Amino acid sequence: MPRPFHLIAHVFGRRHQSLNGQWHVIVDPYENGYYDYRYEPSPEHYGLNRKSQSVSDRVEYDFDRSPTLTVPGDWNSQRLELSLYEGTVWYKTSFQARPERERRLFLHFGAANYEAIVYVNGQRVGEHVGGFTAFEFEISDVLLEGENVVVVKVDDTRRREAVPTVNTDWYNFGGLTRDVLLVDVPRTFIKDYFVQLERGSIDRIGGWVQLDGPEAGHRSLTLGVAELGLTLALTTDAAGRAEFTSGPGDRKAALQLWSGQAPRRYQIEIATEGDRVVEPIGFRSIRTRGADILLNEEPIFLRGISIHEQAPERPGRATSEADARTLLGWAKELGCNFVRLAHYPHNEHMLRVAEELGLLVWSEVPVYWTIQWENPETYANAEAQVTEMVMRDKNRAAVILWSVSNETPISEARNHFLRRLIANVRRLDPTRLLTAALERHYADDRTQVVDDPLGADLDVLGVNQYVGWYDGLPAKADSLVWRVAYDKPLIFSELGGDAKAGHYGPPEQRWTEDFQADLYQHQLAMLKRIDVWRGLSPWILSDFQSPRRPLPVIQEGWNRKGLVSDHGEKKQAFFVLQAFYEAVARDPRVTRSEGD
Ligand code: GCB
Repeated sequence: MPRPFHLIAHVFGRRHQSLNGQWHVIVDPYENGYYDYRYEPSPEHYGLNRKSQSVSDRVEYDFDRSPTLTVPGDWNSQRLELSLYEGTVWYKTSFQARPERERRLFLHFGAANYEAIVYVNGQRVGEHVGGFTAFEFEISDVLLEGENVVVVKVDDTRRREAVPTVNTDWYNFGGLTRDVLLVDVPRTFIKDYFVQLERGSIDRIGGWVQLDGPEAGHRSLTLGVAELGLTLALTTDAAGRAEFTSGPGDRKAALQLWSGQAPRRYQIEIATEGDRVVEPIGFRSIRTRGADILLNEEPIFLRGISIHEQAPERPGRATSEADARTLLGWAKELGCNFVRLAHYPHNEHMLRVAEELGLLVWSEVPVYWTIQWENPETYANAEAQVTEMVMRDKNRAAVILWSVSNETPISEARNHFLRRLIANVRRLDPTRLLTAALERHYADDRTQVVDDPLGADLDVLGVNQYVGWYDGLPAKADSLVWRVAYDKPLIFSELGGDAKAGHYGPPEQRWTEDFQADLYQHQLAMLKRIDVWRGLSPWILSDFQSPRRPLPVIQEGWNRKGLVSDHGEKKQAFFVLQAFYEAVARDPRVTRSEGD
């Protein structure tokens, strides 16, 4: 299946019309849309909004008299009878247009979980696989004067060969879960660009601009940052691409680097005749030296938390900027300078708000547990998702880590698969660090070992461990020793335990806030004894829905490892971690035992 390699960068900064709102839907568990809408001759014409033309005409569906769902949003949390539905839903909306010869129109989807087939005016304009990445199709050629009908078939059936595969620990929220926009651009336009500090540099800005359209080749454009007194005049090659690099000599003002304490962003303006894009972009450097992570050449300890795209204080997917502000606001209150956005690329609002708030980001793809390592289609799917993740967020200074997988058992086939993914990411983005959430094993009762062969291919080791929850009781951490086979930074990408907010008891009583808080205390004491420990993102900021969690009274379908409940209550462990993060912010030496 052809994949769009270049997405339009910064869609929200273009001339656009939102198609968010109420869409009519037909729930279609038996895939009847493919059979009963069969008055048309070919599969190219299924997405039609047919109406009966006379009283004797038989049309067994009618979008406009069907119920509606809110877009963006998952269907599961909007209607009780759809709460566990997995399958196809047909969505329909319409918009008014006046096609202009000099303009082009793209239909952009922030995401559709999991497979989408898109029709405009009954023409199939494209399809997309993968539930968490943006995609778009040009619809200029099918546009009509007046009303235009958009029909999207969304299917969230879980499949063995998919990414992720059938089993996860999160809710399979189906639907058009992110913003839908009509993006209106000139015939030749600025499609995409990469503007970041060059790898290993704190003062050279480098990257490229990609134009698209009949006059994209050999065309002049400018890249400017007014606040820096910087203007670069560039010319594209025959393929519409211009590369650039620019040092301090090109600027009138000194560059202020983006950091957690000072998330400075500059308005970058790219212009060519007839088109102009402005986007706030920050500049920072990121690299490792031995076991240290250097942000702007200074060692940094990552005070993080893992976050799912679970709506704050309500069931369903988080969809809006307001949701992003609530979730990331909690992370700030916790004292974080870092968030792990698990287990898939989050919506664009999360990334932009993180950048504004000065939160560093780990972004990952749903290569989760055991997927079909030997299936070439599964690999192509994972590579497409990783590519779409990088291409959308490559200009976010906040993103420092791309993660290629979570808890994937070691095998030759898996190593080969993940090494190919890593090489692909390094090719797309040479500036950032690569990581993965790895597993660990016991050498003996008291010795945990991190020696996954993939560690050799990564810049930063992520490790998930549940000492005190799945692995013994919290006090087990007290006597554990960790052996790490690499002189690289190690981040504990997960640790934690469940607690029902408001449920109290002695510290040894599972599911209580007291147990969870005690577990965090034991964990933190253990981590301080590990030489290469440079950060953590415990599991997890807030309780999240998961069908794997049926325990009555306590779980009721929610994973309760959150530090914040599904009603926004902060559990005791929130304050344990907050106190630790405050101490680290004052003096990073408290991350070492001898600093106590
Ligand atoms: C893990 C997974 C995460 C789960 C978590 C748990 O190791 O990476 O997706 O939700 O454990 O709560 O069991």
